[in-house]
Amino acid sequence: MFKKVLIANRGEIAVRIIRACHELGVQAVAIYSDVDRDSLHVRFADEAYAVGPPPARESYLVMERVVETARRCGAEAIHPGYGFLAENGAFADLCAERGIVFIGPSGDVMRSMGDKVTARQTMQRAGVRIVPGTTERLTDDQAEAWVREVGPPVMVKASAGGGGKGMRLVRDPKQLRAALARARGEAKASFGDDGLYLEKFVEQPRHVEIQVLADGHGNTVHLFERECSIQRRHQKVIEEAPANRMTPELRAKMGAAAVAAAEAVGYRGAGTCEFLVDPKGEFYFLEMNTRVQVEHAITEEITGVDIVKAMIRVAAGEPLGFDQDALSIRGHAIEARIYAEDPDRNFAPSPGEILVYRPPGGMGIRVDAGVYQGARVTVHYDPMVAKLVAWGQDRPEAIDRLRRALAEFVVKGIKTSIPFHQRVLRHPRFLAGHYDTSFIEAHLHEVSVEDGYGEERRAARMLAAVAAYSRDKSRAERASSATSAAGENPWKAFGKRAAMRGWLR
Ligand code: MV4
Repeated sequence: MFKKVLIANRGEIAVRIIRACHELGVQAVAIYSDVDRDSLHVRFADEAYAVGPPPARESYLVMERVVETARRCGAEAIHPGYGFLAENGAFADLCAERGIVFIGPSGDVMRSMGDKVTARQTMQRAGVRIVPGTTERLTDDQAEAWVREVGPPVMVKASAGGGGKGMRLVRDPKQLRAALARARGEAKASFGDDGLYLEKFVEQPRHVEIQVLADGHGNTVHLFERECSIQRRHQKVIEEAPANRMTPELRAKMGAAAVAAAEAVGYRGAGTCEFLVDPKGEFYFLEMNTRVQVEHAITEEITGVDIVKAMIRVAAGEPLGFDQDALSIRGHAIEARIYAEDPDRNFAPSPGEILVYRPPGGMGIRVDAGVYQGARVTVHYDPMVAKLVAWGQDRPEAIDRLRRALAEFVVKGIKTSIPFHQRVLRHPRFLAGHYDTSFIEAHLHEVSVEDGYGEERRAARMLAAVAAYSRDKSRAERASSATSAAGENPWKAFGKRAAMRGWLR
């Protein structure tokens, strides 16, 4: 096992990885930008080094500085988390060049999945069903010919894209040329690569993904599925495991497809195969994410497998230590991503100081947060401040727990998506598990006034809320005057080491 691992990330995922390191007896090294000096991940780490100014391009994304920080502090490995450098093949290559273990697959594997046309060819050869469409980059004329042949509707997608970037739906063939031109321009500008391919449009799809784990000893397993159809503008909002309307047969088939996909590219580490599932239950490979994902925690909850520790172990050369037969699903888990966004203002970012922070707890509740009371949320990074995960014996119990925990969760000073989650969690379609990727746009674009409570109970609830609000407000005022009187962050009181910070700059 490694003695020391550098975490090339921030926020909740950096904290999550540090926890895994500590359980493994590994020292954890944080890096931080100038606005993250007092961040939670820095407080949790054994050492921390400044890597530059707030914009990620000038700090967390500076490959040379990140890898040199690891080398100089004696870390044998780097965990990239998600986002930032996590799916950057050049960074994995650079780590290998400098004798640092990149905790994830090789640069070559990342590139083979990162290019969607290459990935589709590879999956087709491996016998994994892809969304019907082309497996070559197309000229506009070829695209036109293909649409004439198979008919609309089609999706125009960027080969270098993913996650919805550079994607266009074409229902009317007359609009194909314009869609191609737009998609090409967008792809060129975003990825420096204007390669496009086409897929048949899958109507009313659900987004179901399979978690895989592979070691360097020829063992690849899947950890079942997650349903991530509750998304807003390609940003996931709520995820659950297992998925709705799943059968043991479909689960086994999708699991086998994901394992075949991973084996086809010689995958090592944790990865996720995304599939579209149509209303008939047919599934199609979309793409593979070659990183740990935000929503990994719900899979951990239903399988008992610590995915982040497994990633570190297999990167250190250890075998997985369990096979597919040892894995089973226990209960149900649901995750609500808490964003620093104002759901009443079209989800506008809501930066600021967290004046009151009182996370929920109790049975079946897990909060993976990157913030604390007194922390500042800036506009520089992803607005997700915490993940709230509820586990239950079954789906209704997980929903009840999540609702109960959302009601307990107090965050003041910034707006959060908590009220939005509460609306999703009482929507009949959500409760029935009858939803696809159009759910939010189709059912939650307007603020609902009906909350299912009678007039009296509504009045009582309002009075209680007003009283709680005024108590919290005075608490917030006291908290903020206390911290500003001290002139610093409350965490400073704990006086954790600051010794080696900042020696690179
Ligand atoms: C599709 C599709 C329908 N048909 N491809 C969006 C993100 C990217 N990973 C793929 N996406 C889609 N690809 C075909 N051929 C519908 C979507 C899609 C979607 C997928 C997953 C989750 C949410 C979504 C929301 C809108 C569209």
